[in-house]
Amino acid sequence: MKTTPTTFQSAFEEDVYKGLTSFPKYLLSKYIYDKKGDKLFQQIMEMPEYYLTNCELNILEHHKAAIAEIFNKEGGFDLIELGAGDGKKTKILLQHLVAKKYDFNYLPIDISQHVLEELRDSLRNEIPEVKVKIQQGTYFKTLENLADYNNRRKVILVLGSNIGNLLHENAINFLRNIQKAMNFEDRLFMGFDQKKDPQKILDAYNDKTGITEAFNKNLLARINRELDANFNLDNFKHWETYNPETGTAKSYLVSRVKQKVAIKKLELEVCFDAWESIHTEISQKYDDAVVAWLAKEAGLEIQSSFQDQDNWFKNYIFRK
Ligand code: AVI
Repeated sequence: MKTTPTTFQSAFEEDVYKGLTSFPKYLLSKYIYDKKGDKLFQQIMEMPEYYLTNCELNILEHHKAAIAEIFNKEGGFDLIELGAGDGKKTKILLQHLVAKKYDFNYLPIDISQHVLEELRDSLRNEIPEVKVKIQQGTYFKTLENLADYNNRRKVILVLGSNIGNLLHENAINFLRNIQKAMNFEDRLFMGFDQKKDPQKILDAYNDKTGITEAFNKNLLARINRELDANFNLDNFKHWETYNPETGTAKSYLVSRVKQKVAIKKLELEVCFDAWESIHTEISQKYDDAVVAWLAKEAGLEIQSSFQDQDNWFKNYIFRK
């Protein structure tokens, strides 16, 4: 049995230990995203039930001219994207900015050099006019470094509704860290999935094909792979809830049976009662009042917003 946290070899080990020895049990959703988890998330974004991607694509397609006009400023601007991924959505904006001959640089930030290089290469082929400067590193460190990079306006882009995977307190810290790197001229453009018919939300996080189930269970699979554990994935049920009062969707893995799981690398045996749960992820849904409150707490204000025709998803522009 581990006794002190100093014996852990990584944050992953320590967080898994903490989560599975707590009551109720939990695991942090950020650990879903290893190579396998990234692939599964790509598949989720292609699912018809996962409306978020298409909604945001529609917003960008329909409102790109108005959005670009707000971004643009005399002297040009730097478009800095946090977590650019394959850039599918961003390319809609980039195409338009290039067509309008706006003066801008595109600076995608990502932890993965590989992802950035693929994005740069695809842009060279598809929109060679874009001046791309890839920035490998963690979001805030890299943003900090860019804070005094030049005197141009910074437009910070955060697509998807990634902020929804954070509790409000952490979401405020996330926004505050961005705010600290902003000047008064700078702007933040960010996606927030909206409150809607609860069934629509449940379906998006509980698809019939089982992709989201595999995504959620990748936490256990990863513990098996990296920490030499013996979770039997079939012994757990993927379970999704949505509370329309708080706007919080929550994912769980529920133990179908009374069981013991050994995690060798942690020298830990985890006991589960039948139907005991592990909380794995939150996906917060928002309305204008909550977004305005988060922004205010972080020292930001909403300048404008763009939504799809059903008002399922919204992109907000914030200023300091
Ligand atoms: C990355 N993030 C915004 C996704 C979401 O909608 O919360 C992760 C996800 N979880 C299950 N499906 C997708």
